[in-house]
Amino acid sequence: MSHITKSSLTQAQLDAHWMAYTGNRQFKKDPRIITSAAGNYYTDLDGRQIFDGLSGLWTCGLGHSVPAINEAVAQQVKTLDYSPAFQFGHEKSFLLAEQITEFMPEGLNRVFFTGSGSESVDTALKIARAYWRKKGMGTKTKFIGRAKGYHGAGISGFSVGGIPANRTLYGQGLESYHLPHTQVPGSEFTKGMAEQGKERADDLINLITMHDASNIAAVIVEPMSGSAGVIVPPQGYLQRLREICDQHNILLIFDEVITAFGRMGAKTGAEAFGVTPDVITMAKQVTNGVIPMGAVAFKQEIYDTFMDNGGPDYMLEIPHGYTYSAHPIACAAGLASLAEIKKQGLIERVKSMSSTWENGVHQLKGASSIVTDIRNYGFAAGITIAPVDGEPAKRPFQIAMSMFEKGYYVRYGADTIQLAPPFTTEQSEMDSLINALGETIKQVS
Ligand code: PXG
Ligand code: PLP
Repeated sequence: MSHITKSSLTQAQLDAHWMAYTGNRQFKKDPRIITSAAGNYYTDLDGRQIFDGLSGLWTCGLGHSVPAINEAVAQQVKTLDYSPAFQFGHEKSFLLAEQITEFMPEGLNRVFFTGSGSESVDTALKIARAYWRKKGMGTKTKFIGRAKGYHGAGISGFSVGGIPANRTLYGQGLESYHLPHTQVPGSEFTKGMAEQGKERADDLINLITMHDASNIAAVIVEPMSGSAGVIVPPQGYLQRLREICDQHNILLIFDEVITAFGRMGAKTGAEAFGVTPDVITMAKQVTNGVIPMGAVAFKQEIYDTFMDNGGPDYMLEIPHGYTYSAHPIACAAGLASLAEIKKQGLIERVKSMSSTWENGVHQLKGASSIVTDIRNYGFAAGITIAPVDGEPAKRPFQIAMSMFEKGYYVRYGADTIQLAPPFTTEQSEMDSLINALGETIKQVS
């Protein structure tokens, strides 16, 4: 099928790397090798330009090879390549923590650094349990996630996550229960937030009745589910979750690994949807994907609970952290990325162009009857494709491969095509992406 130049990699070299979330057998028969990236495009072995329709893995909103980030990383490698994360510090981590709090809702002003989104989720969940224990409520240990949620690949993340395929192989996880997702029948092809579906938050009351709030540490949801194919919260839904958590003394965690730093046309999903959680997890866009890094922002009272109950001041307040927490090179990349987002006015740009994006992606409804739903918010969209031969993942795979041949990288998960172009995308690039996708959907119909 491929016209793509074969790489010089041997079969043994291809086999040595067990690739992440990849169909290894198919890939190694017909490898799709990227050789470089700049701006909104990758280059492959043939020298073809490929538009980055998912900003990497929702990581590179600024596009690729951003001079200011490259320069900051290069300088940092030469100056301080690593410094121990435990008991010593370097100045950039404090500067970056303060920068991050500028993007967070008011009150979430204490930042813990991690190496990825999965580690951020682990951190948020561990600290939620420890927080209740410090307050004398050590029975509050269970977690509530949501169907279709994605919270990373760790044991804690798959436990609270709700994408069935990510769970079935792995046996028992943490004790977690799940709210229903919010893709309500009748709201297909809604632009932005649906009017129906808010009542699905009330299922939290049923879970609390079943398990008792005295046993529940936290509710964790993505304000907008990314991996499940861009599931936008219904109007009033997150507000209702917030109310119920407040009434029952349960922490509310927003997993903003995808939604923080501009994707929603706002600083965070919390800002976009007008609800402030107690904890926000983030990663990806914080360094524009250039160096792995994650972080968790906590409301001050959580931090203070540990400081005020920490014993003598030479003792650790919390035995938790990673070798790469606040890695100096990641901090340098983070400072440069956040400065560029502000300097280029990219959050405002996404906000002002999101209706153009919305109208564009919803035109795909007319491409074919196999398009059964389209959802969007900010610079993100999910397009559901009807299954063929009882294989929901087959057509999305065919569409993504055909798009790659045409010079567009798009991602697919289960029955859905995901789009999340860079914040720097021009309208002409949006148009050509959407046209190519419409044509491709017709071809596989
Ligand atoms: N939480 C959320 C909400 C995420 O989207 C993670 C946690 C885990 O982050 P790390 O850095 O550990 O991968 C994520 C990651 C997709 C896709 O297809 C999404 C993610 C990763 C890979 C693919 O949408 N999100
Ligand atoms: N496993 C071993 C044997 C280790 O020594 C460490 C860290 O020192 C880890 C795992 C955790 O690694 P990280 O801190 O990079 O998450």
